[in-house]
Amino acid sequence: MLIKHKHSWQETENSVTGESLYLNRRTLMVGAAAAGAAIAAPNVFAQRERELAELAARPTEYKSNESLTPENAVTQYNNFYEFGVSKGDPYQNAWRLQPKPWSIQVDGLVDKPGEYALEDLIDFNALEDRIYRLRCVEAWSMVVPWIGVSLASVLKKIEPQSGAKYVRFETLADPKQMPGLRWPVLDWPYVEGLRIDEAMNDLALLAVGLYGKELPNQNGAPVRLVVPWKYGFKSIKSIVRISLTETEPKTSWNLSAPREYGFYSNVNPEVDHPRWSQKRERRIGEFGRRETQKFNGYGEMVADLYAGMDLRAKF
Ligand SMILES: Nc1nc2c(c(=O)[nH]1)N[C@H]1C(S)=C(S)[C@@H](COP(=O)(O)O)O[C@H]1N2
Ligand SMILES: [Mo]
Repeated sequence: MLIKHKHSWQETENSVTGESLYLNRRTLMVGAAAAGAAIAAPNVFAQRERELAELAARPTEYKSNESLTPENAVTQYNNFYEFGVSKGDPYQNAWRLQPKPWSIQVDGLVDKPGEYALEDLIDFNALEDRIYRLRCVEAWSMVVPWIGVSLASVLKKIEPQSGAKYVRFETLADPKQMPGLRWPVLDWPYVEGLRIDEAMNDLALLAVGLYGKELPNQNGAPVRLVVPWKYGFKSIKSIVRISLTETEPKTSWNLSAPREYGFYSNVNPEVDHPRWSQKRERRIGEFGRRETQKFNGYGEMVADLYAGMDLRAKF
């Protein structure tokens, strides 16, 4: 796991804001998983807590000099419509979700299709810690310490064919586990997609944990996407299917309100939502507002993906 470039938002010192928060909370921020430790998926987080002191001393690749959003806000203020549309609903209702065991159907233009156990798709011995800003289209944002693997590492495993141009993701849609499915607020299952070069960008993360712990159900257990340069709704939760396609996949929010939500949905203060401005955001836990940054501040790593594209037309 090598890092080729250092960016302004990646800091290697242990002095970054948030370090003490981590230690206070007995959670960690580490580079890779404990080197050489042969840990199965269910034990990896307990293992991490035990090795707190050692792990906390290691530099991580994706840090932020911004304060972390308090853990209780990250786990209690959520959008996960399968459990209800209010921000507190997922925390209340997501105990019904059964994330273990979990399998993911892989199909479409891949050389290695099939039904994969989660542990066969995600290498739990190679987890990375990354602190990402997540900017919701509703003009609030958070800074979250995620644990996961790059989406690219999983795509390599399933071997996309040369004709594959897009990746499509699908969330579980089980009414027995997800009470929100009884309301037709979206056309279930929740679906999302990325262009393949976006999906291969190292920033795109498949997260299995946050704040040093396994992913809570309300945050998309056992595995969810985090695409920090795009509005939060692209970061699809509780993924049960990954398909490689030749054509641009339909996405839930675009289907529901095509004038308001495009396929790309890159964070862009210059392109307002038809019903509100995207120029500023409220960082959860803070007073006042801050300026929204283009690509949520990750332009250095992703702007090239959109060279020559009219981001007003391709919103
Ligand atoms: N399946 C599914 N994934 C989803 C959503 C959802 O309703 N269903 N909400 C999205 C939205 S709008 C946001 S802002 C993020 C919120 O992630 P968080 O609750 O972990 O902060 O999840 C995204 N992923
Ligand atoms: Mo969102």
